[in-house]
Amino acid sequence: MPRLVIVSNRVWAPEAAGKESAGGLAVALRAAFKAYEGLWFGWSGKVAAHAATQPTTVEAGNVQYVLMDLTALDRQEYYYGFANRALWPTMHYRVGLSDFSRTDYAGYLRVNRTFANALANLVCTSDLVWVHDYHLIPLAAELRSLGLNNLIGYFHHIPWPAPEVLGTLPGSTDLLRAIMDFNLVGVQTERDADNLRRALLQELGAAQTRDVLHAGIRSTCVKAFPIGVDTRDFQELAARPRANRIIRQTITGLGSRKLIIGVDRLDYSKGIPQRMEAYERFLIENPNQRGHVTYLQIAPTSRSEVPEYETLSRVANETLGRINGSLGEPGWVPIQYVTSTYPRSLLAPLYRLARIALVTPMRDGMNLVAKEYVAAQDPLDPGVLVLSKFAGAAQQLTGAVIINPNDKVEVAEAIRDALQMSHQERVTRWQSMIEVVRDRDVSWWAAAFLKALVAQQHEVAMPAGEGRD
Ligand code: ADQ
Repeated sequence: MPRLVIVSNRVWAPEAAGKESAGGLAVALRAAFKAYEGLWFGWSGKVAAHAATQPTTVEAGNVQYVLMDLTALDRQEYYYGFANRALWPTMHYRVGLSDFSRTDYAGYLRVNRTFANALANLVCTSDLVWVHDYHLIPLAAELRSLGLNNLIGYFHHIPWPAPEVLGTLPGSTDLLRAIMDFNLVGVQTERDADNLRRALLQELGAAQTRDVLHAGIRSTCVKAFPIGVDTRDFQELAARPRANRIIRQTITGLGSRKLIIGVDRLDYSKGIPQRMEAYERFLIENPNQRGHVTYLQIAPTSRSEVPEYETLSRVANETLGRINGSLGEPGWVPIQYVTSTYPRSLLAPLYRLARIALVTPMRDGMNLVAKEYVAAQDPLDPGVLVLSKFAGAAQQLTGAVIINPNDKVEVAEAIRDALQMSHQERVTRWQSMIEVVRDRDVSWWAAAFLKALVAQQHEVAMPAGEGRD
């Protein structure tokens, strides 16, 4: 069995896990280590005065956590700058928000090179290397230039946009060239795979044989591997007998009111202010429902140093204040809004208690909250998932009420219909969704990707000793 080397922007070493709730990605990557021994390499999350060339290492169980610090300049240019102010908006079709700067792009390339230099010393010839997400697209190219011939896979967690959209970003052709240095590229949906393959064909003049793209001496396989959640864990956490009572006490004045829930990082891709406005519209159109529902929006702050996120936070607070001020009544607040991070043991019963989950991103690679919500439902009395057609999850969860988040009237009507939905219809819809969520859970995802990566040994093996051209 080869060793597994995972590389991601952030590493969730065990010592940090107690301090911050492990999000979906941390859980997913830990699932990969269930079957492999290995090493997890990436940014510690810390900023140091000087550029680190040597990482620090923490051993725990069968995994070695290898952590690099960044300088303040690295974090600004690589992380906040190119990754989150240029790549993230472009990949989410928000070209107008994308702010490209050559300095940031140079910082992005520099940090990838620094990571590759540190990592190359730690990788053995037979290791499988699995790189995660848009922060690290150039990493395989950097590793190849240092002479590494290992199988290197990449999983892209966010949407891969249409070639016309990606093409608006300066440097995007270089990123496509860098993609060719991975043996396997995994994306969330067939739509993403199709977009990436078209870009490689059009921009690099690649040739295609089934899923494999060839450009010069390099070949890469592009395939969809929809990420899943730890379904069994969510089911068990949600069904704990005391959980429901604790949650009812947690939410102010919930009583017999029906709970509508939204759980998202505070990110403009998640459509939080638009969702609040759709809920406002629902309350205006259905005055008899006022006082009978409570919408709880959990939205932990993220990337607050990026100006667009500051603006979003302000807009969300203004929208919230306006709606609660104009529609609230003594003893009833239409929207409860919290920005804390919650442990999964609390999130799971919250999902179960909610009659409706509003998962209405403007664009999302997959959206794990949609799957967590399905996993947490009571099979005898499940709630209704209202899901954006622009979330990758909509490709699989066809039993959801699928909406276009740009249409507030449609979302308002979906909320009304979900509240009125018959027990029979709720059960039928949920049964179709839980089947997918159970069969395609996070362990399936990790195993499927790694199996396909190993299979590339035979498909697209690079000639021994061949570096990057
Ligand atoms: P995210 O954009 O972070 O992920 P999502 O898939 O919904 O979005 O995952 C968020 C995770 O954070 C979920 O596991 C959720 O439970 C957790 N979370 C959210 N709010 C929380 C809170 N207040 N407290 C505790 N936990 C909270 C990116 C892509 C997605 C893709 C994932 C995984 O943008 O499209 O689905 O990676 O590939």
